[in-house]
Amino acid sequence: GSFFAPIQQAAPPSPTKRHIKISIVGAGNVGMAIAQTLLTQDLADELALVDALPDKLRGEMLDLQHAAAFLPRTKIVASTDYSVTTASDLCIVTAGARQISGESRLNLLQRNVSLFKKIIPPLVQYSPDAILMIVSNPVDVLTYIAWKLSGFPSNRVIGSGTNLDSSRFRFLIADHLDVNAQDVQAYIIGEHGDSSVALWSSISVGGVPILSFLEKRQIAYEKETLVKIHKEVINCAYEVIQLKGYTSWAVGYSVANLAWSILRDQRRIHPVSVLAKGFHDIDDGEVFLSLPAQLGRGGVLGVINVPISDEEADHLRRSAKTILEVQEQLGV
Ligand code: 6V0
Repeated sequence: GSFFAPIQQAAPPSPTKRHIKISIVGAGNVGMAIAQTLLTQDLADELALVDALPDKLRGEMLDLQHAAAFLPRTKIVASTDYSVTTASDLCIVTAGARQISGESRLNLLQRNVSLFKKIIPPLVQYSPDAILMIVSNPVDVLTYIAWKLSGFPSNRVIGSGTNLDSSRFRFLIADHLDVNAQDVQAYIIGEHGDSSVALWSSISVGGVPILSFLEKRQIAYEKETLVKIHKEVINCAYEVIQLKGYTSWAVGYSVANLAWSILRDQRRIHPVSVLAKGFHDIDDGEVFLSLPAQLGRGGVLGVINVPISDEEADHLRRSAKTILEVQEQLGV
């Protein structure tokens, strides 16, 4: 017998209520930080975890399930078998090989490409209508690989890209000016990591464009401060890794925020890795780079053609060229 006595005229479940399912491949530091943030958001009805290590995976699943009394209801499932991801709306990939000491970046990348060949086809098979969100590094190249392996239209393959770099940038500017980071608008675009591009002219605080404001007051040194802040954005990932071994909380929040914009059709603008061909005269080949993109239920709804300086455009094209060379070396 069931615990509840049935109610005679219970209304059938509404056929319009959509069951939202998110899958995460890679139950490591980053995957689990994303999972835990997602659970606090009341976004998904079901969360599926996949990893290659069955014990670690089951341990993580149970640990999350034990928090059910404090969270909005989400069914949590986990398996090394991809059938657990069936009918996902969003598949987030954080699985990655760890760098072996002395290993070249290209070799590491090659190992990650082999990994993606095992991960992407089954995800696509079980969730042919899903949106793919790639987090594993180097994220721009791996987003391209995932796009190629999936056969999906490019609007359904997104790399988390410089979304995290931009939130670090906003935090540091906010800290410097002693304001709330949510009131700081600032974008870092291009390649995630060392060669990202800060869009200086887009920085505004409470609607005030900062650079022109400073120029009018002839506060020149502040531009240097901002340039220093951008350098700090690049270095702070290394600093966190050096101090605690990996980064997790900020990337967890940043990816959960992307998931929200997509699945709740928020149409918000996020700097994420998208097929950049055709933008800012990037036309040598197919390459994914972060640009301010509007995200919604269909994935990437559009890319904003932000006015950028010649110098910034040059920088973007150089990143595109480097990434294309890597893709050629990989032979994909
Ligand atoms: P981690 O803790 O080593 O987790 C990786 C997980 O992947 C492990 O649990 C592995 O068992 C699992 N895994 C390995 N092979 C497979 C496979 N074939 N199938 C399924 N699972 C597999 O690494 P961590 O979580 O710290 O980082 C994951 C990735 O995220 C790395 O590539 C990082 O560089 C990248 N990051 C990306 C960021 C971004 O902003 N895009 C930010 C931080 C980290």
